[in-house]
Amino acid sequence: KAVRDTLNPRLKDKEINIEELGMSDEDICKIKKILIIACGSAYHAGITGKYVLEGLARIPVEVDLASEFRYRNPIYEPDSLAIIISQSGETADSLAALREAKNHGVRVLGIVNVVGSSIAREADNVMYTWAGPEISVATTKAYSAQLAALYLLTLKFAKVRGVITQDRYLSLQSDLIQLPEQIENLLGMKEKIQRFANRYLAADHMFFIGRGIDYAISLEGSLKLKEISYIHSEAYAAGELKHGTISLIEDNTLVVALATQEQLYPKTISNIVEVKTRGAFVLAVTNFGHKEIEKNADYVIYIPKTDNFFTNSLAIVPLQLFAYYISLGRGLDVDKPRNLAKSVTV
Ligand code: F1P
Repeated sequence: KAVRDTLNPRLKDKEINIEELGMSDEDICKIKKILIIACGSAYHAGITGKYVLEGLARIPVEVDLASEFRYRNPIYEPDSLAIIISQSGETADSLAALREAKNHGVRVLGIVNVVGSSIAREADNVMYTWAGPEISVATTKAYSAQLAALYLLTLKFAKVRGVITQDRYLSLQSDLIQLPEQIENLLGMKEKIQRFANRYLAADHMFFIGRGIDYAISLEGSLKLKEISYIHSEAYAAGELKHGTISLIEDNTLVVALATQEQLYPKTISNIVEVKTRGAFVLAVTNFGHKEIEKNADYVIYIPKTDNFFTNSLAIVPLQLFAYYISLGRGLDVDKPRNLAKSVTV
């Protein structure tokens, strides 16, 4: 529902309308660089945003943690656009980063869930995610809505800047429209995921690996698990494994391998083989119909077909469910993890 409510009002008559952007086509064409700044899950949405905005709209993007950005004295270039992503709109570091960017004359767009929050008030323009109130501390639906907002923005920018063909634009749009229903269908696999999660309630640590967009989703899958189950986990860009993490793989260590990008399959498969040789149990999250993944992984979860740029919206669902059922199985309070606050205002 969060994704549908974020997409639908802006998708009318085959056009993407983001009036609240407050930018003319000329303004959009002038953007030389985008700075995405956020914390936690919102930061992970921003990393996906970088892949999508650079890949489709061909605008250079830097993604920063707000807590780093505000102190690192960045070089501001003219015609930059800063995008601050925040569910609560009250996160202190994100708000400070917003002020910092504005003080240097950078236009700021907020992607915010809470209407009238500080970030929404202080940004030059606000694109709301319509995810409704977040009751649970760990962000889930707002994260999915943030991805949807970033996809809309990307398609709008790509179209206005004339960097994609009309056919490609229409095909991306039609994939976008299908996402809410596909997400709903994925929720139907919850029993299967619960059964799988129950095998790992006593795990000490786990790993999430992926390349490109799959790396971005690995980061969020790993964070959700840590936040609500207190099992240590790490997300690794699959190609980086051999530079460190591989030494931590032992017999039966669970490695969740994200493999949704067809052009990267051979590489990801070779990483799956590497960790399996060291005893790992591999759960793959992939698209339908790829026998090679099936042959090499120990357990496979399939996501429905969508454009390569949108797979994170689908792949996150089994990962969130997995973290949820691990937390539940360990008898924890899923909605109120220890030591975590809904909005970090200091
Ligand atoms: C950022 C965030 C959340 C996380 C937790 C603490 O909040 O890191 O992603 O789930 O609630 O804060 P926000 O700026 O998106 O409100």
